[in-house]
Amino acid sequence: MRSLLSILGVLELVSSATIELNWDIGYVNANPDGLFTRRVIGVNGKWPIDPIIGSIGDRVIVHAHNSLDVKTSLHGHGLPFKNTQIYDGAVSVNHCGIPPGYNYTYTLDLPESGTYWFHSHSMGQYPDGLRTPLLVKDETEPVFYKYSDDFLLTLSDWYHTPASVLMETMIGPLNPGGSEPTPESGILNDGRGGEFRVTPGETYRIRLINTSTMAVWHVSVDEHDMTLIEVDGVHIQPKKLNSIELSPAQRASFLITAKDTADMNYYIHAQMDPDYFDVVPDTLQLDYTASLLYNDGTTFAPASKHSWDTVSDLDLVPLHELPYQEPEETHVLVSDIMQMDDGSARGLINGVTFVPPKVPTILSMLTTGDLATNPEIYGPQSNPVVLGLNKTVRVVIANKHLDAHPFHVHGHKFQVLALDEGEYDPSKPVSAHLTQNPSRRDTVNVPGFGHAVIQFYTDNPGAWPVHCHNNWHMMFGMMAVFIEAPLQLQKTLAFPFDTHNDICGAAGFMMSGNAAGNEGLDLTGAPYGPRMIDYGFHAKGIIALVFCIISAILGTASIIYYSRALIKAFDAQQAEQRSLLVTGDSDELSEDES
Ligand SMILES: *[C@@H]1O[C@H](CO)[C@@H](O)[C@H](O)[C@H]1NC(C)=O
Ligand SMILES: *[C@@H]1O[C@H](CO)[C@@H](O)[C@H](O)[C@H]1NC(C)=O
Ligand SMILES: *[C@@H]1O[C@H](CO)[C@@H](O)[C@H](O)[C@H]1NC(C)=O
Ligand SMILES: [Cu+2]
Repeated sequence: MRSLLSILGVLELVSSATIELNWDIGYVNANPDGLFTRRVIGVNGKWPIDPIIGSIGDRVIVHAHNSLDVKTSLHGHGLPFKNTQIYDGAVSVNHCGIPPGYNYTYTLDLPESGTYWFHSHSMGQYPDGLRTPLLVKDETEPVFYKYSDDFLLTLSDWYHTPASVLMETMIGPLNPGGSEPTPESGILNDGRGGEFRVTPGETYRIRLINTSTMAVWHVSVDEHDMTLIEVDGVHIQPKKLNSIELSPAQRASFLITAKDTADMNYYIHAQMDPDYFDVVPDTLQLDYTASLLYNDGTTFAPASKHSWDTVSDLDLVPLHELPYQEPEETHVLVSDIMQMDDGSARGLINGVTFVPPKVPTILSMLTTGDLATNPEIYGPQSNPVVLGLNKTVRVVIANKHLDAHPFHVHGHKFQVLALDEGEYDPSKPVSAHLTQNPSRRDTVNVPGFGHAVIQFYTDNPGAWPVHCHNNWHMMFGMMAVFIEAPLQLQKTLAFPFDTHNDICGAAGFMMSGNAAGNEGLDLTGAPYGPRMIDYGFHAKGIIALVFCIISAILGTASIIYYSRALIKAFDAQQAEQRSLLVTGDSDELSEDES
């Protein structure tokens, strides 16, 4: 056995294996909630899809064949993809997608232990079932934490209608406020699963993964303490809780210790939080149970009443310490949802809704030479944020909408330095308790009308999406892209890579040039719109200001000045737009945010 744990930052790889999987991705029928049989996306004729389980240091190779009638692509959520950027799989950013009938082989390196998942990153296919847990085990962890078994519980909301159909309604003319569809039910382990056999006195690890499209879950266990030990693949100082909220913590592991006697069995309760739905129909069941089975011949203890604990991300202390650094670059992402000039509701970052460029962003980075550091070449709808190499980068996410947004960054686990309701005050210093070893994760739930301040170190050149993980919000454009160290990427990533050659053309992408597939700064033909409704207010000036902020490397004083000016300008503009929008019967803007 290794003497030191990788979770403490000391990695001694004893062996590494290659796990090879053949995935034929196709439609199958399933009825996981027992209410309705529908078409879902499965693998090798089966759904749910078998979890992928590897050990730290392993490499997983997935030979995928697309038997669907639409394009697909797969993303290993939370993995760093260092030097394997193109396998991140985000379509239009670092991938073209696999066209119907085509094959593509993904390489997933597993350098860090923890709880991850592998899911489609194409056109909202994960709500239709194309997703599975990806667990990276470390043989020293059961010894360190003294657990005798490792259980898995996935939590998901479930829709009876395909995501593509729901999406059309959502951005349709009858939904200017962008209300999200409410799911028909919830499922545990992609069905009515979750029976865990326990032995008196033993300790167990239970891994939770929120594979929901939008639901926030609360998990509690009758008459057992829960000790949180991992969030998003980051091991933390153990924290005792009554319940775990799985919205900011998209993945979490907790320990429970079984009682000394086997007189009773106990329920694990998983509840969807109704506050996050725009509409809660009477038919929607919010409470579900899994079980701790001590003894087949006995009954269940009556359900006890639980309070819903919430822990701020700021109070989760990583076991592997990474000290705080002063930022060398600061960028501001203002997120919102608004009705656009074509009548559709869209998610916005800095006033722009994401629309895929004609050339996947990583290919533009690789084929435009020195121009790759100029954000303009990535197109007017891509929300590019160019980052330098080896820099501590701070990103302020300012949420101007009442909905909370779980923001996820590809390619990095980030430190969380502020997370609160209300406006960000750039003159306020980072809290003292965060200047030593701030919490880290890969997804942060930014509260409605609130803000988050995150930081990471740019040691992973590539094109990394930063987007809201509410699938509906991501699909309607709440996404930006970090263009990390483009010139370094050109030096280290060989191009062209054969793997994309066969698929890109067939998938409808060009393979070189700027976002329009042209050379230089000629963006004729690049995707453009839908745009914010121009009421004559100085929208263009604000966009120019945004670009000026993201392209410049700013000193602290100007960061404070500019971020404040930017946020204020957005506020004024959006207040104006709202007042103009809320006329006559269109009260949706306020209704959808209950
Ligand atoms: C594509 O994958 C399928 C299914 O795994 C396999 O049978 C077929 O030979 C592959 N085709 C090519 C061209 O590699
Ligand atoms: C960036 O950091 C890496 C790893 O620490 C180092 O090898 C490299 O020389 C650095 N490059 C620059 C330009 O600072
Ligand atoms: C997890 O929870 C959040 C709620 O904050 C939800 O919006 C998100 O889409 C969920 N699922 C995933 C896979 O992120
Ligand atoms: Cu969102």
